[in-house]
Amino acid sequence: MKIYDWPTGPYPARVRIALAEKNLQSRVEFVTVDLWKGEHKKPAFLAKNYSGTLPVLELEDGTLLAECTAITEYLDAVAGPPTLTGRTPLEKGLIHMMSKRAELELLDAISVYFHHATPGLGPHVELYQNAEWGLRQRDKALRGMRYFDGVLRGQPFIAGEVFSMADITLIGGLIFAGLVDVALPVECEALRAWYTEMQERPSVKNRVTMSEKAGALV
Ligand code: GTS
Repeated sequence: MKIYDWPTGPYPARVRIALAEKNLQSRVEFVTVDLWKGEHKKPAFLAKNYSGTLPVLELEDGTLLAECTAITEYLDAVAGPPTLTGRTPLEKGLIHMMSKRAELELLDAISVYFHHATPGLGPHVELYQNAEWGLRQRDKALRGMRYFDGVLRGQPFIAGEVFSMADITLIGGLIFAGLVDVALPVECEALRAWYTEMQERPSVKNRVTMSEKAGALV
């Protein structure tokens, strides 16, 4: 399998964490696509992912899978435990709901803030920016942090009692928030404690160096 990604990227982190949780790192070759040079918007990459985003998983037969959720679903199904996307119908439903919520209310909102209200990836990539929209999305992400803080006051993980794809999505959101200096509100003590614990997980801690160990094509 090949993963097209950017080693420090927050969305790529989601797939890197899933790979490590499933112990699949050694089966993957990483190919770096340079976001800062806008390689992800050039025809060669757009042919792999119409949306022009990372990461993308390419299977041995050439099949291409984009979107972190879809890639995580695939990885979860091809390897044994731990299960990241739910074992029972109810677990699956809750995990999907909370993972989507972590995207909508935090990760994607922070991404919009980055691309619209900061220089983003630079003028050759950011062809249209709307700072007001970006700032609104930053505020949405801050509200999302407060929401997830409330969730974690009542349970150990985002979708309940076990670590799942929903936690990985929220970790991606907080990685992105850290990169663009959007701080967790001080009162979000449960979210802060959970994130401190998550950062100690080997899958999260070693995600950036994973490609060096697995062998990267640059
Ligand atoms: N919905 C997509 C997914 O879940 O895979 C979003 C992917 C995404 O936005 N990826 C970022 C990207 O390609 C990668 S990173 O910023 O996290 O490194 N951004 C570039 C751009 O121009 O939007």
